[in-house]
Amino acid sequence: MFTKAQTIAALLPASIEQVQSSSAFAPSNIALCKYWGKRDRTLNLANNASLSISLGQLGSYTEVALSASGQDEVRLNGEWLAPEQAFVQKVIAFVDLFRRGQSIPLRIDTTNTIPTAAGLASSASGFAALTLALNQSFGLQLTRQQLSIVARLGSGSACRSVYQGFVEWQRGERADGLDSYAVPLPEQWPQLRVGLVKVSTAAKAVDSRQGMQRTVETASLYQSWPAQAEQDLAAIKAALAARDFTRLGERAEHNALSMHATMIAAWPPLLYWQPGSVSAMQKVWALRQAGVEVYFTMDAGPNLKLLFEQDNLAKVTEQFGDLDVIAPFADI
Ligand code: 2P0
Repeated sequence: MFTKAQTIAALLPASIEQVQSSSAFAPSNIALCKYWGKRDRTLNLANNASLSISLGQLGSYTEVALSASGQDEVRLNGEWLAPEQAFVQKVIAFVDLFRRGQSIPLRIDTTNTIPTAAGLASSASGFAALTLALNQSFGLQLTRQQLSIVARLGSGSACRSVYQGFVEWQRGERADGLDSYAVPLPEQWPQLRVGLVKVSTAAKAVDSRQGMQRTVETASLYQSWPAQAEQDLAAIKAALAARDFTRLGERAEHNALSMHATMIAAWPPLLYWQPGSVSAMQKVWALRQAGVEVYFTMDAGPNLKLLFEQDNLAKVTEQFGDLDVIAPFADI
């Protein structure tokens, strides 16, 4: 087993020689083929490859500068946070991986452009933006591939947020994780829209990290997940290459529901759905029956993310009044 410190040691110079002010942006991302379950919980190495779409301008801006007070200072969405807050501790633990004992007090200022009510997680874009900013501040000159590996140490899905567009996170085989990183895919899909259906934005009782661990440990149904995800990934890549929206949507929806089936088969069970989630699914299926091509995907929460093309925008918004619509390729 390898540690995060060993991963960093393989990628960074022995010590940090300079600190400049920097700022960086990274987009949030939605998986069409999900990351669910780890082969290594320390390094966030996945049991299966995954594929996502980045959300253009929706994500995190992070500024890093030397702290004048001599203490680390962390600000989120305009508010300075107390050191004991969980967010601060996660950020500092991540920055410490870079500092490796050197005294470099920092001021870290993160602003999420994801509307707080959108029901989207910000850990992927947050760790990716922080990685990009630290790379600039410390003059590390890491490659995108290396940045993806380092962002993964903060949160698995963050490795996909170092790119826009469609992104594949390769599972990798190595125990040190140096072959487990994201790669951008060449396909562009300007007509693609992602609609956020807000069922509830309350904090969830069990986060993704705990949820996937519980599923791996207790759901015998999970045993079939890695093989299915591998097939789904190949089918989604083929659908992208063929620009076949029906195949793309069907596979993405099936993949998400299969992941949720493994959660429901965990013990204690993990059912992230609420009544509003199910009625939104039924609306999607009714729209499809009526000939409107719209599909959904869901993560470890009750909200749906709709997938459709611009041509159907009016028909979809007619059914889903309060929809935030993202154009991932137009909004870059
Ligand atoms: C995904 N999720 O592919 C999947 C689908 C949630 C469900 O990636 O423990 O916050 O930090 O590696 O990245 C959310 O999990 O978990 C996630 P950690 P992360 O988008």
